[in-house]
Amino acid sequence: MRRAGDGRVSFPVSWSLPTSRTWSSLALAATIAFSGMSHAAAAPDYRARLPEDEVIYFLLPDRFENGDRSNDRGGLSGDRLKTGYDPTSKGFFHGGDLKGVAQRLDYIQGLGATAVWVAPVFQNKPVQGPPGQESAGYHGYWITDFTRVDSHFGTNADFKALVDAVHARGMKFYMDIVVNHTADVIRFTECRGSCPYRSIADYPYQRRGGVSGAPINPGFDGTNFERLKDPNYAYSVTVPTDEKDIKRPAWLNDPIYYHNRGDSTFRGESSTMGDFVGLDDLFTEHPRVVSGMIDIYCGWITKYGVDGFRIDTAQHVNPELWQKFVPAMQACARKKGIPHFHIFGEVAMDDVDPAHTAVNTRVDKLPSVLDFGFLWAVRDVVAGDHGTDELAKLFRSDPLYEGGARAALELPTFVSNHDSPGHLAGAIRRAQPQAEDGEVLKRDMLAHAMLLTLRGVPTIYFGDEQGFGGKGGDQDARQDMFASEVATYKEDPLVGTSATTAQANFNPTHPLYREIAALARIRTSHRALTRGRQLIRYAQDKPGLFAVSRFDPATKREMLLLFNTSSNPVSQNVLVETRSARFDTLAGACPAAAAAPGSVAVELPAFGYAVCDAR
Ligand SMILES: [Ca+2]
Ligand SMILES: [Ca+2]
Ligand SMILES: [Ca+2]
Repeated sequence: MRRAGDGRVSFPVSWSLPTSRTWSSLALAATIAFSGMSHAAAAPDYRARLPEDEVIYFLLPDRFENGDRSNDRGGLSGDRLKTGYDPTSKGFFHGGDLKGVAQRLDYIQGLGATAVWVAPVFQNKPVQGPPGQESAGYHGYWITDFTRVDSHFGTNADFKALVDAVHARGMKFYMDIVVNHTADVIRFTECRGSCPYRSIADYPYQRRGGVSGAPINPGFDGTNFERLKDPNYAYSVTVPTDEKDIKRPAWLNDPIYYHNRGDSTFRGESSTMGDFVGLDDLFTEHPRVVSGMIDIYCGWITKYGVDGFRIDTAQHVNPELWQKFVPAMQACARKKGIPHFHIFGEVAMDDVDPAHTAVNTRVDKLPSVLDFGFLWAVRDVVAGDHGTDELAKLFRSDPLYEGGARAALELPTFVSNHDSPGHLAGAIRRAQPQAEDGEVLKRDMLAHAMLLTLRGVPTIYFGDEQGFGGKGGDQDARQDMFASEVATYKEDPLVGTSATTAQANFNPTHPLYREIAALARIRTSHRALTRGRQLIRYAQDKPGLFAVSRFDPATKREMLLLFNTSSNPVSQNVLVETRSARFDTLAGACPAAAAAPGSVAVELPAFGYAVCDAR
């Protein structure tokens, strides 16, 4: 779920590595992957890998594969407003589940992914929203029971089976967790639907309903929570009778553990204390909430041995919570024998502003954050007409992160997601309405080449590899991989294929799937690309060449990365290390040798790229 950086709100209704000399055997491995054979026998020691060694595949289980028809309605009966199930509507459950994900692991691993990030699996409130505007918790961000898998997705046993199957392949499993809020259960009697934010200054804790109200919570100063007994300082708090006991663990049913100040405007104090469009915002300063959340999520690590957490709405929680929560999760993981547990927060932005995301690593002490700056910079240069220096500027800011440029290696990077940015192909189509399908495909591949070779942890959003586009907006970015019944999904032309979402799209011969698979294997077989320092060689203030070198941390060998964002060919000399005399082509077409010590003559076609291994 995300907040827009400028206040605009979009609501989501939201490996050790072989050297390059073993490339031919990796190509063989890729061939085996495409044939759909099981990989369990070849599982490497996934626990030894660092976060930056992974290629992540992010999916929403409801929209991926339906492995069990019997759970489509979540064990509920009645119409869609009761069960949440309506496969014809983009805002309701479609039937996908955890067994479905387990059935498609060959497909995911064949793409070159080494880790899977699955959207929240916890039990959600099936349907919420004012009359006429209801939608379902198919996305997983409206949790009522933090201890149990949503009945639409299967059982906790299905979850264990999936995590074990992922691990048996030498892959990692990342959970998507929410600490900021629960489902919308708490109501305020003074308002219906939209409830404006009521600030602490206007509605102090020690008065009921405003500064001139009756004294309550005597002596509460914002820290001594034993004195906070009455939640009715800003609004009169109510919970519908039939929902008084629906949250788990049971302590979550007490309204005293929520801010109860109305809807966030995503500005000032309300950014951390306001409700995310009605979702009950937890009082994350409260020690009971801190210990409760630590117990919940340490429980999932201990029971299932998952390898990391993506943290939803991380910037809408006070930094002090993360300063306690993060070390607790890391300690819990170490105790379970997971030395490199990855934690990355969602700090959503609508522009390239690395200072904004870096603060959450500096102040909140989040080990990592999703790299929204990368998303927008790549889109600006590949879909739009910005100069390639926008990418250079982004990477120049890497030392801002806690731990410096080294820490930037662990930022999950992405070019598409499940919120309003949506699929890259849709963004390219909207930015380049005149472009033919072939050009959209080239731009899309170029962006994925950047994603899979530059610093950060490449995170592929499911459907991108099948050319999914979409109209923009979160629900439009969550197309089914199995045969869809949503009319507006089916009318979207996919890139690089004549297929539509009317039939299942698990096609390993799609040109994007094949290119991503090839690039992912180049990445994971070269430490320069997973762990290597990055040096910008060339950028300019208009579309054209972007040239970057990365260096194997042990051998210091140079890997030259070349991208052409322009619709014209590029031909120019590029600075390299004087010792980099010859180049092996890993992707695209590389110069075979330096023209002179320290200089290579680069030739790239329109929207072309190359990965060149120096020796
Ligand atoms: Ca199902
Ligand atoms: Ca609420
Ligand atoms: Ca909050």
